[in-house]
Amino acid sequence: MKDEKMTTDGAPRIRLSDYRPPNHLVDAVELDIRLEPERTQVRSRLSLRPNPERPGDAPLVLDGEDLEILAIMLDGIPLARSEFVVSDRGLTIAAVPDRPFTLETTVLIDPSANTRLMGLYRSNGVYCTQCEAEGFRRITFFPDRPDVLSVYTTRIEARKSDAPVLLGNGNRSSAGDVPGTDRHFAIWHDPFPKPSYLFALVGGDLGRIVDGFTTQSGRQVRLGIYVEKGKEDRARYAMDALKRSMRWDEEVFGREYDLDVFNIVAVSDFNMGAMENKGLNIFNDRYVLASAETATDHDFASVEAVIAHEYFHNWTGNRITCRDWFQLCLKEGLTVFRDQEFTSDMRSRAVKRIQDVRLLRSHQFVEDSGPLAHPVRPETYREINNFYTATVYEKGAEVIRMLKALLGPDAFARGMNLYFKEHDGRAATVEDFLACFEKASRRDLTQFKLWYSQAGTPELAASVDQRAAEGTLEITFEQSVPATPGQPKKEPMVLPIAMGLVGEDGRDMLPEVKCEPALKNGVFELDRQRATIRFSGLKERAVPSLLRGFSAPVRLVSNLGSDDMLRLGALDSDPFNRWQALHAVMMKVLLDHQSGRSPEGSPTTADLVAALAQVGADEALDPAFRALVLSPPGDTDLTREVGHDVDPDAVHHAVEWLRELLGRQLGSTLEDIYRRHASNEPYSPDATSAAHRALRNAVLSLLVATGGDDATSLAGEHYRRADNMTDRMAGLLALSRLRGPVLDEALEDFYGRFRDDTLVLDKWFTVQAIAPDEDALDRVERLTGHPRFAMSNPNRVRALVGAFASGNPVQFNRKDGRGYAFLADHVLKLDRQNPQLAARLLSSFRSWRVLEPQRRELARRELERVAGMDGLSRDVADIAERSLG
Ligand code: 0A1
Ligand code: ZN
Repeated sequence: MKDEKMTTDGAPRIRLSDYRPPNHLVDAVELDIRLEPERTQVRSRLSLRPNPERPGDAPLVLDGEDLEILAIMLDGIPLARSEFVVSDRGLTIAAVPDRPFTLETTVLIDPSANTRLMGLYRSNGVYCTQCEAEGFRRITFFPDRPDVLSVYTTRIEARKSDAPVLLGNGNRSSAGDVPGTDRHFAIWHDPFPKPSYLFALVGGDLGRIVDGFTTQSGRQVRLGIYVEKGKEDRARYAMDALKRSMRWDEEVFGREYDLDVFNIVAVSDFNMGAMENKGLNIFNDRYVLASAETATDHDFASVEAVIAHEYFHNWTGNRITCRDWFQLCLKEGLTVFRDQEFTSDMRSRAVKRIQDVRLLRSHQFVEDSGPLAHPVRPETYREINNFYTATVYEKGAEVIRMLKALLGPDAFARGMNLYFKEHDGRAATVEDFLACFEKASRRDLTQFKLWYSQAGTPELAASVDQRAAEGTLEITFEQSVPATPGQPKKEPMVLPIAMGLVGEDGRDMLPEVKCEPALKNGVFELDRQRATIRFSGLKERAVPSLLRGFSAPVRLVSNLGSDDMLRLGALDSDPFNRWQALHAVMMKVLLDHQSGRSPEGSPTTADLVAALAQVGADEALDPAFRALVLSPPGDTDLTREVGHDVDPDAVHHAVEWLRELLGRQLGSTLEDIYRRHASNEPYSPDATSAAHRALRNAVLSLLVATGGDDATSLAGEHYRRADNMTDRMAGLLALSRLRGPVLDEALEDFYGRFRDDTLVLDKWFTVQAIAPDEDALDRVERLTGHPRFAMSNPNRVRALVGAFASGNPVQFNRKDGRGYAFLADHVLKLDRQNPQLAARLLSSFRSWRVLEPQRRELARRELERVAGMDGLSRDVADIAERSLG
C-alpha cells in the first residue's frame, strides 16, 4: 500500500469559514465491485450535473487515494491523458460539460494491504468497509464530502467460497451466480440519497441470526446480525437491544425505520466502536457479542448503548446529515443525547446520569483543559479523524441536554419535530438546527450558540449567604470561562442551573419560599458574568442543592461546608446531587491528605464514613446507586482537582489511602452488604440483577483495599466461585491489586479458559496493564511479545498499550519517563500501519502540562521526539504538534 507521507506542514488547514458548495452534484452512483483479496476492481458510473450554486465553468474535482486507475470515460468516451490531472489526493477534469453528464472510472484496490482500516479492507478474511469520514475516496473517485447526496446501486461480486454472504446498503434487488464461474453476485439499491461516508459493503463467510420488526405504521422489517460462525448465540442480546431501540425511537421521538432490511455486521478489526452506514451498520465485535461467560454487565450495557446509538443515527445523521465535517456534533452530540435517554429509560436514570458525568469529567473536562481543547464545533482542522472526541460527542450531548432544560420538554419536542420535517433528506448545519428551536420556542438562541464555539469548561462559583434570623438566603453566581488554544478571551455563556432548597428533614423547601428572580421549572438561568438569586421567608435553615442532575457541564465551586454537603448526601431528593455531595466530601478529604494535613481522625472523615455507611446499607435505595456512592474518586479524578504540578505518586498514594481507610472503617457494613447481595439465581444481564452485582463488587474492591491474607482469600474465593464474567473480572481485578501466587493462578486459569477467544483475552491483557504495581511497565513490555498480542488488531492494542497509558496513571507517569518512551515508541511503530489508532494512543499525553516539572520535561521530550520524526502521518503529526503548541 502506498502510505500517505505528509507532515501537517504540508497538509492544508481546513476552515469552516472557507466552506464553498461543491462544483458538481452526483444524482446517482452505480458501482460494480469485484472482490479479490489483493486486486479488487471497482467500476463506478456517476450521474453528475453542475451545481446551480457554483459558476458554470468550474472543474470537476474528485477525491481519490491509493487507487490504481484502469480507465476513465466521460459520457462514454475514454479521456485522453491530457484531459485530466491525477495527484495523490484525487482527480481533476478541467473541461466538463455545462449540463448533466456521466463519468465512468475503473480502478484497482488492494483490501489485504489496507492496514489503516479506512476504505475497503479485510478483517479475519471478511471484506468490509469504513468510509467515515474520508474513506470512500479509497474505494473510488468521488466528491467525498457529506454535502453530496446520491442514490446508490451497488453490484458486489465475489468467489462463492470466499464470500457466501454479500451485503450492501438499502434493499437487495437481485442476486445470483455468475454463469460459468465459481462466483456469485448481489445487487443492493438504497433509495435514500446519502453522502459517501455512509456507503458500506460486506463480503464474507459469516454466521447470522435473523428476526423481524413491525414498525408503527405496520411495515415489516427483516433484521439480521452477522457474526463470526459459531458465535451466533452471542448476538442475541444485541438483537434484543436493536428491537427495543427501534420501538423507543418511535415512541419517544416519533421516528420510524424506513427500509425493508436492517443488517448489522460484527468485525474484529475496527478503529472505533461502530458505524451507522445506511441499513448496514458495521460494528467492532466487542459491541455486538455478549454472553454471561464472556461479557461483563458493563459490556452488556455498552452493547445496548452502541446498538441504540448507531440505530438512532438513521434519523440523526443519515436522513439528516452534516453539511461539512465541522458540523460533526450535529449528528454525534444529538445521537449521544438520544442514546443516553434510551439507556435512562431502559435502566436507571439517576445511575446513568452519574456514570455519564463521571465519564464527561474524566475525559472531556481533561481534554478541555489541555492543549487539545477545541470547541464542540471546531472552526479549523488538519485531520478530521482527530475530532471524534469527547468534546464533540459528550459535551455535544450536554449542549442538547441544556437546550432541553432551557426550553422545557414541550418546546424541545416541537423543535425536534420541526428539524426532522424541514431538513429531512438534506445536509444541515448547527445554525439550521438551532433555527428550528428558535422557531418552536420563540426564543433567541444567539447567546446559547456560544456553547458551540467557545472551548473550555466554564467555572461556576456559587457563594451562599444565609441569614437564618432573617429567613433569607442569597446565592451569588459568577462564571468564568478559561482561555483555551486560540481563544484567549471568552464571553459569558447561558448556564441553566437547576436547584432546590433542602430542609432539615430533606423536604424540598422551594414551594414554601419566595424567590427573586423566579425559577423556571426549578432552573435559574445565569446569562451574565455575575448574578444573585434571593430567597426569603425561610422558616428553617436550608441547604441549597445546586446544579441538580448536573444541569450544565461546568466546574462548580461553592462555599458550602462539609456538613451541608453531608446533609445533601443523606437527604437530597435529587439522586445525582446526593452522589455528587458525598463524592465532593471524599474529594475534600483526599485534597487534605495531599496537602499534608492528616484527615484520618478528623470530624469530616468520621462523618463521611458514617454517611457512606448509611447510604451503603440503605436497602431502600437502588443497589447500582449505592455501588456508585461506594466507589471513591480515582487517580484521574484527584489529578483533575489538583490541577497543576501534579505528582502522580502522591495522587495514587492518597487515593489508595482513602480506599484502605474506607475498607477498614466500613468493614462490617461492607461484609454485611457482600453477604446479603450474593445471588443464587442463574445469571441474567438485566439492570436489576446487574445492580446487585455492581454493589457487591464495589464492596469487594473496598474490602480488599485493606490488604493482607483475608483480602487475598476473599478475592480468590470471589474469582473461583464466579459463574459469570462480571464476577470473574471483579475477582481478578481485586487479586491484581494484591499480587502474589493466588493472582498468578487466577491469571493462568483465565488464560486457559479463554485463550482462543480474542475478545475475552483482551480483558486478560488489560488487567495486567492497569495493575498499578512497580512491575507494570516491564510486564506490559513483555506482553507486547506474547504470541497472542498483535499490533494489527486495534482492540488488542487498546487493551494492552492503550489501557496502560490511560488506565494506569501512576505507572505510565513513572518518574524515570520510561512510560512515556514506551508509548512514543509504540505510536511511531503503529503509525506506519494505522495512523488513526496511533494518533488516538498519542492523545494519552493530553494532560502532560499539569504534571510536576520533572515529568513534564520528560513528557515534552517524548512528544518532541515524535513530532520531529520524518514521514509521520497527518493524524499523528497533528496530535503531536497541537499537544506541544
Ligand atoms: N459515526 C460513528 C463513529 C465512527 C467514526 C469514524 C470511524 O472511522 C473509523 C468509525 C466510526 C459513530 O458515532 O458511531
Ligand atoms: Zn455516532
